[in-house]
Amino acid sequence: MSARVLVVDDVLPNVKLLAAKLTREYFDVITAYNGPEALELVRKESPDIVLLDVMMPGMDGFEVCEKIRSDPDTMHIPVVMVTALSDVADRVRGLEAGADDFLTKPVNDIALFARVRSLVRLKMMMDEWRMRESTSGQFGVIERSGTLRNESFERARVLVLEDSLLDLEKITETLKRDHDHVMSANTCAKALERALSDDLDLVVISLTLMNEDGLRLCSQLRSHERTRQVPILLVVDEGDLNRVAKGLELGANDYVIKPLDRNELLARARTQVRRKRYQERLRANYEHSLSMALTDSLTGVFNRRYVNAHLPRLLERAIDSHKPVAILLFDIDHFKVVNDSFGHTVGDEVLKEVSNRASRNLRTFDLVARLGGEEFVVILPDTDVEAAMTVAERLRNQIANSMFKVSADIGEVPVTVSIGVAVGGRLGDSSEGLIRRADEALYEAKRSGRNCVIADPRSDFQGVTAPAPAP
Ligand code: GH3
Ligand code: MG
Repeated sequence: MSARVLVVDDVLPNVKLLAAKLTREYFDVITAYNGPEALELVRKESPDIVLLDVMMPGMDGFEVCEKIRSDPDTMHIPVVMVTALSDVADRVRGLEAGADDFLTKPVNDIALFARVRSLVRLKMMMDEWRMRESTSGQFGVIERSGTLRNESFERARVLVLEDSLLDLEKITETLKRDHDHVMSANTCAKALERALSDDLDLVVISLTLMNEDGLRLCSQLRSHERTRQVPILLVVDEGDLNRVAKGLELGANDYVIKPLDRNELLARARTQVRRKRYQERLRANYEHSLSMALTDSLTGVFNRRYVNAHLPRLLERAIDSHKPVAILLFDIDHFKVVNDSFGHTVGDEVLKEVSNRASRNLRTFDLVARLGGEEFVVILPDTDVEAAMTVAERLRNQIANSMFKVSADIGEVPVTVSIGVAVGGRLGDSSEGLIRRADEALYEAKRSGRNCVIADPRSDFQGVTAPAPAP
């Protein structure tokens, strides 16, 4: 699917020119000639990016940008200001006022495609995260991540590759206004070594090195896992735009032209640092929301949702490989008495300690989950009924043999569990069936006086692939 670009300008030839360039690069282009029209299209057509003229009669570009930003439905759409203003201070103000980036007229093709591609990539990644988030059942974590513009751009760790002392000094002095750690290197090899041993937020690469090609570092950074995501800002001579195009193809994110304008260098560095931090935050939030969705918040062990997703896959593998998988379903005995006598808080303490004791002494690929209330399951891949009974008996002892410390006056309470064991892996076994069999065995254990282990009678299975007998 090609990205949809909204071009906004009050001058018809400007719109036509930009639209033609973008269409040639296979973007899907829509156009607007004033602020209100642009806002309507933004809401109706949800473009992937907006290229916005600043000077327009009536509502100017700054106002349009602010309105896009203040609407929760459109605030995540990237905006690039296209400005004829020759004063760099005003361009930078455009950035600070809400745009994600800026371009100057007349718009250079390489600059245009570089900015558009990089912002569209970011937006598509965010859309993907939003979608995953909604499938994992967690809503709003990405929304709560705030926006790109709220992200801090200061105190970054920046590495500069430049072998001209004069230029190096200018670049580092400028970047030090915003950033604490501005390091430098004068060869690709040294720069790469540094990048691989540091957590960099930005690498500035000069393409005017005396004896080397900075593009080499560009491609090396992209080929290493550790540096694949670090933003790259190229520094080039005006006449060298072909190598910029090559650099962008290799994965550089943006460029500035010599002689350097300090404010522009700062602004472009800020944009890149912000973008990197924002992406990291999105990823961290997503991973956090995913782990929240799959673990029990009280005890930290896996939850029922995880078991429902994981056990069928384990069982499938067990059937294919002719190896049994065992589950221990266990439930705290007379847990209601703990709650009734000492309160819910003490009950919770007992639940946590039961999870701790169950998690101890397991193999790395075994897992514990809380199915709900005071019912837990331990899943033991590649384990037959004899081994499972041994593990279950050990678990029962670990819980029954030493008192549980609690915050109630009494100081400690005795706790026991009853355990039902079931083993699956026969053709036709299902995870629901396996859990049901363990549940029946658990019921038997309760009936037999509690604090004991009972195996489901159909679990005498050593890896034979016969269909399970009808229940
Ligand atoms: P049995 O030996 O037959 O299993 O008896 P029991 O008392 O353990 O079982 P019952 O089902 O009668 O009571 C379970 C209790 O567990 C009732 C409920 O309030 C309590 N419970 C469920 N979830 C939680 C929780 O998250 N925290 C606390 N503190 N108690 C919980
Ligand atoms: Mg119970």
